This record gives sequence, C-alpha cells and structure tokens, in this order.
Amino acid sequence: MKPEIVELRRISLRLVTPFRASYGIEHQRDVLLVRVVTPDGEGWGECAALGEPLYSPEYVQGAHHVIATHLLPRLCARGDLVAADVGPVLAAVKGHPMAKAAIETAILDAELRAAGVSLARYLGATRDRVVAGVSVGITGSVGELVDAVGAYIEAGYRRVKLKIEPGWDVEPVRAVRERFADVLLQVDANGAYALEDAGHLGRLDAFDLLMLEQPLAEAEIRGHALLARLITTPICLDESITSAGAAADAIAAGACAIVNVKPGRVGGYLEARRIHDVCEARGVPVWCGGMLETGIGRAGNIALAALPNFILPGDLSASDRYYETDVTPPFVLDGGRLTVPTGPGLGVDVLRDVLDEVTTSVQEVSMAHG
Ligand code: OSB
Ligand code: MG
Repeated sequence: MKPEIVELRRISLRLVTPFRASYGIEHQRDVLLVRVVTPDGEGWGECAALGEPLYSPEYVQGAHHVIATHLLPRLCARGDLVAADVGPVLAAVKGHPMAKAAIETAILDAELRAAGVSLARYLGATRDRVVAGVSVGITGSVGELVDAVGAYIEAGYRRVKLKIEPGWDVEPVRAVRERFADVLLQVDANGAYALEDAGHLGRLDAFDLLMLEQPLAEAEIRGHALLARLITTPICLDESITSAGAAADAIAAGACAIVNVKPGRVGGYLEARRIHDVCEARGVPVWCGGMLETGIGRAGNIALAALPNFILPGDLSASDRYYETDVTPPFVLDGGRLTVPTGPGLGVDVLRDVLDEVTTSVQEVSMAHG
C-alpha cells in the first residue's frame, strides 16, 4: 500500500463568519490537503493546522515544510507500509502531530477505500448519526452573541460552545444562559486564564455549564487539578491532551473530568481511538473537537464521534456553518444531527471542480526510491 505519489495541495476558503478566540481571529481558512496515490487508488487527509501558530505550535506553512522535508523522506525510505506503521516510522521526528496526522489519514483512507471499509466501521463506530454542536467565537457585543446563538439553535444545534477570554466571560455567558435556559452550554478558554483567576472562573458555576474547556495553559496539568477543586463546573482538556499517555496522566492527576479528542492534535485517528479507549476504561466521557475543517476532515471526525465513549456532542457542525461552498458535498443537519458517512474510507467524494477553484498551490512528491 505504499504511496507512489504524494500531493500536497494548499487551498484557501473564506469562513462564512470570522472565528475569534483568545488566540486570535481566523477570516480565511488556509488548509493543507494531502492526497496519496497508491497502486490501488487514492486517499485524502486534511491537516488541522491553522494559518498561524496560535492554537498550538503548528501552522500550515510549517506543516507543509515538515511533511515535504522530514516526514515523506522517512516514509519513502521504508518499503511497503500500512497506516498503522506511519506513527512508529515518524516517531523519530519530535512533535508536529497535525502534519503526521494528515499523512496517516491519507494512507488510512487509501487503505480503507481499497478494502471497501468505512473509517467509522474500522474505528469501531456504534452510531449512524451524531449530535451536532456549534462553537461560537467571540463577537463584537453581547447582543450580537445572543443573536448568533439564537440563529444556531433555530438551525437545530442542540449544544453551544462559547469562546471566552478575560473580559469576555461571565457577562456573555450569563446573557446566553438567561435567553436560552435549556440549551446544552459549555465554554472554551484556550488557556487564556491563570490559576489565580479561580475565584473569577467560579462565577461561571452559576450557569449550569457542561464544562469549562482548557482554562489554563497546555502544560499546567497540576494547575488544572487544583482549579478542579475550587470550582464545580467540570474541566475538559483540549490542548493539554497530546496522546493517550497524556490523557491517562491528566485523568490520574484529577486535572479533567472530560476530554476533547481532536485527531490532528494527537497525531491521527489511531491515537485518537487509543485516547477514546483510555478514557472509556477510566469512566471519562470524550467528545470530538474541531479545527474548522473542510468536508474532508469533517468526514473523519464524524466517523470518530460515532464511537461509544463519544458521549457528549462535539464541535461538529454542518458545512454551511463554516463555508459557503465546501470541497465535498455539504454535511447538513438532520434534526440537529449529522449522518456518519458509510462509504469506504472517509466516505466522501472530493469535488474536483470546487477544489481546483480554491487551490492556491500543488506540490507533487514522487515516492519512488532513488
Ligand atoms: O479550541 O476547540 C478549539 C477552532 C480552531 C482551533 C481551536 C478550536 C476551535 C474551535 C472550533 O473551537 C471547532 C469547530 O467547529 O471546528
Ligand atoms: Mg478547544
């Protein structure tokens, strides 16, 4: 199943609504797509990296460079390989999980397409639909936020996540909770607070939130464990959970009651499944995070979210919440849910015409020896 050619394609899509979080604002999504061509067909992977290294150290241009310069040569030096070999072969390269995940996903997609098996089935999915959630960025005013949330609820979203940061927390959360008493509500700080803010964060306990996501910096496992004893809102970790081992440690330390699983952040779907398993064994529910993916990345995330311990709704929204025109047939809400793709591999067809229109560059790498 060794790829003969790897295509590194950059596309640029305008977001329907600019997405602001504590780490910055994204107007345009510049995405790196990996397409592998094998003797049996093709496979696709989407790199989760954003344009700038503000959520995590990776960024799209860097991911492109590390794939072309450091990852593909190592895969090329190997003879035949399957998706499960990608992680071990690339382990010598430190970090860069999003770059590694994009390649592993493309190879896994090719493998599963050739075998006629869906990613959902391969991963062990037990549902055919998943509840959609929406992540709402920081807006210009509280009124704007309440209107935006109202429109999403109207569209069928049953769970709403609000981005928070110092200066944009208690008041916007209070306003949304007062207006929408029954909505499943949670908040995400992307590490914007310090342990000294515990008293202030405790004010969020009044709003019946499902969770507070990543209040402190990525490395602050002990800080999260201390914070967890000072507030009643359950703590969920996103950035801190970089592997199944990190998940086990964070849970053992009492740093989180819930885990956000993002395949890109942890190096791919295989590690994501291991995190699912580690959390399930410890009675910790997980949910699938998002990185404003196109339909290619979204397809895989929806498959992952169909596993049994994905108990909480994920940041999985319909295509039109992100992009006017997606590079796959759009994912649409069906009674507040998204349908898990059943076709082989990721189970979505890439719309080549749309793709060409939004492509900004293509690099073709030959994987032939020599
Ligand atoms: O922290 O969960 C996050 C988007 C980009 C980077 C980080 C995050 C997010 C989101 C959006 O919250 C999730 C989505 O709908 O894709
Ligand atoms: Mg997050």
